[in-house]
Amino acid sequence: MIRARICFGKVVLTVAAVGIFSSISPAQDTYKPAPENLKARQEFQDDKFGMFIHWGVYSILGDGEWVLHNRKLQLHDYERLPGFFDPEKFDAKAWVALAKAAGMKYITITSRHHDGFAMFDSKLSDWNIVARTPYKKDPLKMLADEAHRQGIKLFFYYSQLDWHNPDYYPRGRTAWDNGRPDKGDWNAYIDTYMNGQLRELLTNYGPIGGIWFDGMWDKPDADWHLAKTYALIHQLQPTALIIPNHHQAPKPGEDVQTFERDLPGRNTAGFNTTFVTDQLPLESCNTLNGSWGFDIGDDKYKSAEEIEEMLVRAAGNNSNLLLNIGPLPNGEIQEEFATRLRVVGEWLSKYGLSIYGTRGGPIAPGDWGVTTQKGDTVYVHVLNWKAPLLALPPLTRQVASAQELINGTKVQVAQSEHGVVFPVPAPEKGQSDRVIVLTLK
Ligand code: H79
Repeated sequence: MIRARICFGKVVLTVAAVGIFSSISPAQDTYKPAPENLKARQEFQDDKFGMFIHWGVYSILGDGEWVLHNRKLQLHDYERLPGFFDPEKFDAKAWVALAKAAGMKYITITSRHHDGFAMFDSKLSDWNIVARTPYKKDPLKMLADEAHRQGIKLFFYYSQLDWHNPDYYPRGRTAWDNGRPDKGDWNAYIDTYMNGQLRELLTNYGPIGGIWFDGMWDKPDADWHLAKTYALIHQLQPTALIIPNHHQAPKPGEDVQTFERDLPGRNTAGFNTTFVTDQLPLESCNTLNGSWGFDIGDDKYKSAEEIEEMLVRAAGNNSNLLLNIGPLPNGEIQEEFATRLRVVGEWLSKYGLSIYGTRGGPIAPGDWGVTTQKGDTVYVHVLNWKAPLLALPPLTRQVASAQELINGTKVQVAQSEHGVVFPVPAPEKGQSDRVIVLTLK
């Protein structure tokens, strides 16, 4: 492929190696985010904490969102599920209010998961909540209206992987035992079906925070027509951020790099890239218990304190945290989730200034804790440190003053070319984060 690029006023022709770059089209290669997109990225980073929601007809079975694949269900059997889906307790107002009470600034909800079932009113097929369920309503519309009313951003998760549409063919790495047909039109799937649904999502729901893509890892070598899809989104809503969960380094046209069940650069999950861009906002997603979609056997709820630590570590790694809950099939959010989220929200009402609007701080994160920074203020979050004194590596700037965030108590800082040393208060019960506020000269 021959690409032209403008370089300091000269046109330089480069012959790109055939291979990893061959799927990048010239249009995407020259993607220049609009000014309002760049502003949306800054706001996204300022927001720091979002609510991830996995909710679909799979929720009925209480066995996670991969139940079709995991249990090798036949599609014609799975197709019975919408007939039982009637979430009479769904309350958009309560969901948005809970996210706000938790201190979350945005919500990312599954518009459709890998089962391809649209949880919104789609005209592209009747495999959707309005056409197939006794509920007959569009919960995403209600949620979007409520989010706009309560001033919280709404993002749509969209699975590019589709286990239901026959045009998702050839198949990828998943769902081989479900009676899916052995032929289909891939280009029609992408250009007509998927892009048609994305157009609906970006047209019928008011201003949207962005699209969170998942499932591309199912067919890593396929041509996903990304340039076309990304251009469509940016053209319809320039402020909508494209957040792809493909587990690879960012590609042109993408606005955020996201990491699944890991902090940026770690790969404890086994499928994440360790490459971390310094060009885009970062986001780390994780689950409140162990599951994404409702799993009736999953009692591994993280404590409020563990969630706070996840959020602090994300912020110290210059990343957002997108924390998942899987609501019940009747539309309720179970108390085990709600109580913990409210505690986190109370904590954030005290500690939020060391999180919101900050970026990763000047000192590398470590097991001991992390730093965040906003302007001349550095927040030292001491998370795991038993000794009375903490020594950190040198700062390039002088510390003018230091105090404990929670009560303003002055902290004596000794600074030399060897580092910064200061006493840390003993942790409060049930509370690991001790925040020392350094004001720099
Ligand atoms: O929506 C949630 C999950 O359902 C979805 N992403 C989150 C946000 C998800 N699906 N799979 N995973 C997460 C884990 C990925 C596993 C993979 Fe693989 C390992 C993808 C590629 C290698 C499973 C095993 C699929 C192919 C082989």
